[in-house]
Amino acid sequence: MSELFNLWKSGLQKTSKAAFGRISNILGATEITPDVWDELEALLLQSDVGVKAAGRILDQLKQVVGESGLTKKADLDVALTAILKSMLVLAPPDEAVNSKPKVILVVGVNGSGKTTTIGKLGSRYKAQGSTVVFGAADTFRAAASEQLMAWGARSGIEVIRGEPDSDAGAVAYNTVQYGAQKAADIVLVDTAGRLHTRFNLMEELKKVHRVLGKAMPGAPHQVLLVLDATTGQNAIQQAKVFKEAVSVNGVILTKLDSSAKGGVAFSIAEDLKLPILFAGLGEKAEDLVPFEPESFIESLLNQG
Ligand SMILES: Nc1nc2c(ncn2[C@@H]2O[C@H](COP(=O)(O)OP(=O)(O)O)[C@@H](O)[C@H]2O)c(=O)[nH]1
Ligand SMILES: [Mg+2]
Repeated sequence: MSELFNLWKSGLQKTSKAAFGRISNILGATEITPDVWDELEALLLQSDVGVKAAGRILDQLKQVVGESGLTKKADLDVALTAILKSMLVLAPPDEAVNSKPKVILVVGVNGSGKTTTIGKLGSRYKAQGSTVVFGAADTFRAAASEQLMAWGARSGIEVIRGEPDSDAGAVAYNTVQYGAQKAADIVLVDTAGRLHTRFNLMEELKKVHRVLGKAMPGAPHQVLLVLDATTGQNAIQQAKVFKEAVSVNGVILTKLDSSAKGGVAFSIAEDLKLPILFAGLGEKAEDLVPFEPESFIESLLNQG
């Protein structure tokens, strides 16, 4: 097994143990009775797949079983794997933007893993040979810019920041200007996840979004929403609020390694219609990996 697949497998252990790994056992019964369907639905809901996605998975599997009369466990496993995979394969956001720098705005609630994810993404892009600049536009917490500075120092990435409590828009603007001046390839802008009210937070995000466009026409080229997998279905509720405020292009699903609710990935596809671009499988830089539906699903299903 490859090192990367091992990372997926150990990262998804909790979600698999909580539910998915048991699906195979219940499908192993000689006959699929109504009880089996109920049990399957319960297992899916237990790992936060969400009502809508769970319903779709069951409907599709019932259809396959009805049409082809599948009863063998191995065949059912294959059918289920195909259904799950088809649900997670969503078109990635348009990457045709040939902008230099490419400006990426990162949003999400406090503690979801934004700053950490930016640090990891920066180190990944840097390793690929890109020049990266970080913008510490979470001016709400002093510790946030220090945390980003630490990631920057580790990978040799410059960080633009402002005084504590200074204007987030100004920091965002300066970061893009600096990135353009340095002919950087990628600018990653961190944001606050908590202000005094949700209304204020969303207004600030809209402003940062607007200001980025003023600093550089077309920016931000991507808005990434960071969601914490341990919060399960709550993450979906948060995501809807962010989606309303700014045009989110894709999701980064963090902390899969500490979550038993990784099934939320299906809800992100079904309820939010957003592609998952990266997965957080641990705290180290190399634990952020491009999301692979195949590895994700195999890791979920194939461990007892
Ligand atoms: N286990 C694990 N921890 C993570 C992951 N991503 C972030 N974290 C941790 O989550 C906590 C909050 O992250 P932070 O980046 O400060 O969140 P922010 O408030 O959204 O910027 C930190 O302790 C991170 O180390 C992940 O994929 N796996
Ligand atoms: Mg932060």
